[in-house]
Amino acid sequence: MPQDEEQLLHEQIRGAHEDRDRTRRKLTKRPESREAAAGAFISEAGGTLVTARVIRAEGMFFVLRLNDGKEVRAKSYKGTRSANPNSTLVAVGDDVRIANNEGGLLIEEVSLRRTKLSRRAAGRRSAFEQVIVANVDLLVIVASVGEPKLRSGIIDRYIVAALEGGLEIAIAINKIDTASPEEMDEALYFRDLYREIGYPVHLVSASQGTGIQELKEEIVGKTSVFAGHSGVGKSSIVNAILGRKAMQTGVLQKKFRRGAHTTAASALMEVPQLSTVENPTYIADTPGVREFANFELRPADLKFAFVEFQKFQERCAITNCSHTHEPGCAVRQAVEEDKISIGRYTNYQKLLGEAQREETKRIRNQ
Ligand SMILES: Nc1nc2c(ncn2[C@@H]2O[C@H](COP(=O)(O)OP(=O)(O)O)[C@@H](O)[C@H]2O)c(=O)[nH]1
Ligand SMILES: [Mg+2]
Ligand SMILES: [Zn+2]
Repeated sequence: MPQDEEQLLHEQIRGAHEDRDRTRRKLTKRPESREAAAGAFISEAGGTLVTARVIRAEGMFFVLRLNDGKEVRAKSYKGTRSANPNSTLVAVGDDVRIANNEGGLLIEEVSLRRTKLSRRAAGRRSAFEQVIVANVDLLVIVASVGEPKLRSGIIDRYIVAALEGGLEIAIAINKIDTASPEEMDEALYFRDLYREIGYPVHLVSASQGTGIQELKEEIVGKTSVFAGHSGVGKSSIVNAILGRKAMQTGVLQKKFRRGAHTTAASALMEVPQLSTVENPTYIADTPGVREFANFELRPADLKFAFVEFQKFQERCAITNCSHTHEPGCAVRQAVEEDKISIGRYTNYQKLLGEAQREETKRIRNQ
């Protein structure tokens, strides 16, 4: 790619990111303070409604943080109203309103989620949105060299999920302390590939502390969630950032795996060293997943998640080109000329096939 063209692409991508960030920040900064100004509300049951944020689940309860920083426990119930239909009722990160009842605190309302990381819940007849965590700013996609092996398939799945859910994206490639020269080459290849597309990439070693400072700079003042294949070192990175063993690491955590709950975010944790009163930093770990199925992939939307296709697709012969079989496809041409990574294109094809099958199912179920 000629230098000036490459420059332009980078600027376009950065511009798009910045626009999105700005709107999101405007929309979202500190919903608590917005609501605090409106004061407390009276619930239908007669109790006073207070706003709070869900920071973790504990058995049947949710632990919530009130505006003043105090933590309380509350339950959802039959009467809990949600602004998020056909989705997880209460997720970590949700903004809720609670009221006092004889039995304790009840969650009366769940606010519209400004962002979310969700997946398709397995084992239901129709696709159901399982929200892993709500109202976070940044998804840090964690991969590792060595064990488990670095694969771009799951990275691209998470990129699509982040773009769908309105999250910023960063990538961390962990365990570089164990990398063989070949694995290091591979890590550098992926670092350059994703950087060129427009995502920050950090090479880290949770066990040696390499790259942790860079990651801290990435997450400061935001709420971030760490996701990726089981065993890549998410919990180890979270511990390294917090400077304490907040999360269980290694094989032991497998004991706690349980059915549908396995992908819910564990907890929102404040990072005190990176927080001020005005600008707190929160992080959430996610427990191990072997598979990550995207929720509601739309075939027509998918190509926009592969942002590097964009500058080529206007030259496709067909307006609504899916970049698979159409004659005169400029995206496929670019793949052949090595201007688009074959790996990314293969992941696109795979996700598109999945999206098309999902859509067929949806239409059949209507
Ligand atoms: N060599 C090496 N091992 C690591 C590193 N980070 C994590 N591990 C190990 O990888 C295994 C899985 O880590 P864990 O944090 O539990 O992964 P998670 O499933 O993604 O949360 C554990 O045995 C960790 O000790 C690292 O940077 N280098
Ligand atoms: Mg873990
Ligand atoms: Zn095309």
